[in-house]
Amino acid sequence: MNSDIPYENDTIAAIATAQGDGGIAVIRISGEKSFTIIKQLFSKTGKATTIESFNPHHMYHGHIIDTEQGKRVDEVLCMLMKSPNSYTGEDMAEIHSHGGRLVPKKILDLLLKLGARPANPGEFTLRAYLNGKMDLAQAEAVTDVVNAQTEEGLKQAELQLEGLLSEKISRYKDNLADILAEVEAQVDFPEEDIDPIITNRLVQKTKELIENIKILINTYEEGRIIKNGVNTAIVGKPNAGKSSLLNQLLVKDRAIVSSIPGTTRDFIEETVDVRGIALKLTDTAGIRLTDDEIENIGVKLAKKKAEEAELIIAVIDSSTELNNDDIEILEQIRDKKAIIALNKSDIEQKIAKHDLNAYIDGDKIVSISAKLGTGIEDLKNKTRDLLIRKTNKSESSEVVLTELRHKLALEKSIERLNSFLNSIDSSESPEFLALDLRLALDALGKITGEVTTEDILGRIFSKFCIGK
Ligand SMILES: Nc1nc2c(ncn2[C@@H]2O[C@H](COP(=O)(O)OP(=O)(O)OP(=O)(O)O)[C@@H](O)[C@H]2O)c(=O)[nH]1
Ligand SMILES: [Mg+2]
Repeated sequence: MNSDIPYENDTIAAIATAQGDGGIAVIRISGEKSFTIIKQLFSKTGKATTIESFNPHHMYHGHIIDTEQGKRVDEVLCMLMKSPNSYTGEDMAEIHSHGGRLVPKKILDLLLKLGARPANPGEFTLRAYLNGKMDLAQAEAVTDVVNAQTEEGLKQAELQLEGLLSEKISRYKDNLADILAEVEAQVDFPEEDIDPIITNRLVQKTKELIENIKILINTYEEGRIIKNGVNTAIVGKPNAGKSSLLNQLLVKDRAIVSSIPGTTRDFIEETVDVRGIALKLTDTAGIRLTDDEIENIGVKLAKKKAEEAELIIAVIDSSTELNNDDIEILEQIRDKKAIIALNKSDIEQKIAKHDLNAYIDGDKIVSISAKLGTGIEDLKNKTRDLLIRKTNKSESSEVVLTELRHKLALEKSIERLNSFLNSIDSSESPEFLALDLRLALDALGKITGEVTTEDILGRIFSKFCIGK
């Protein structure tokens, strides 16, 4: 088993597929009693065979029977997986039933009646981790695969699930273990100073390791964006073309567009994949001074959304002169990550890009026509460049950091390594030096889960869905 975390040995069951309309549902069960429970409710079609003689990982056709009521519940396929060759590492079974709301629920209820317990969120994966089927970083990637919003997010989650991050961490751990071994070899000579040749080598190896860890830490900003997407507010004065731009990006008429300024009152939220990044767009009311009570509420909301957003797309109507409403918006985005969409490029221009130079870098201004759809590709490219500034990761197999928990653990290990370097400088004893190295090693072990606590596991697996 993988750690000291108490392991509940009971049998768990859950519907693994999304609830609702669907052709097929999968109900899974894991634990010691899985097969005895299945035996009581599954009746195989054709020649009578006991489930003891079923081949693992083979599908058997049959019916789920509610013996108490003497009724068939559904026609299903059933598969057994024998410990340790299953997802959780325990005896497991899957029932593939008809979908919908009722049938899978009835089958689950029967499993529970026969002695299974409803699984907690992520409990199948927790068991997989506790049984050494995967490490903690891989287990975390399972939910990232399920929740991925873009191809690129999915690619990163899959790399982590395959174990690429774990391999990287494991190389750091090996390097650290080498350094630790060399320090511990000195413990038998406490009275003597460590040979300067050895000291130099230790310092050099440690510095190299720190540099490598730093490179990985620096991928976090990008990884976070790829995994979680970016809250983006589309702001601008009334009639600038914000809702038209939202519709262009979504490639559908989602928001009402009209020539009457103040059309959008409430905000509209939609997510769109922009070059592998999930932009969570909010179309807002046009910002201006107004006496209209309802519009004013919209304007306040728009300002709040702009403040909260990580990225702003400011839409400016280039067919009208810059007015105070535009300038107020331009002033507000000065300190934010922002792109300017200079809209209505298809009609006569009153504003040129260079008129905006006082407010924003030229490379963050894009001429577009939200009406015709021109310049939208350029806008997408510039948005990606602003957020990531890297090559297309979906084509590379380089793993990036996507979890804050991992970043904090790496920073902790660097802290300990720096403290180790300081202690070498002040000629501390080998025992003392070894202490920092062990703590650095512990910090790395937290990422892959060799070192963990119930609290950490609780936090990680509670984010999972039930049945995973
Ligand atoms: N010629 C031209 N007209 C545009 C363009 N983009 C938007 N419009 C027109 O400008 C008007 C306002 O467009 P909307 O998208 O509703 O503008 P908005 O910024 O959402 O406006 P509010 O919701 O009122 O703040 C509509 O008549 C659009 O057809 C463009 O690129 N070129
Ligand atoms: Mg609008």
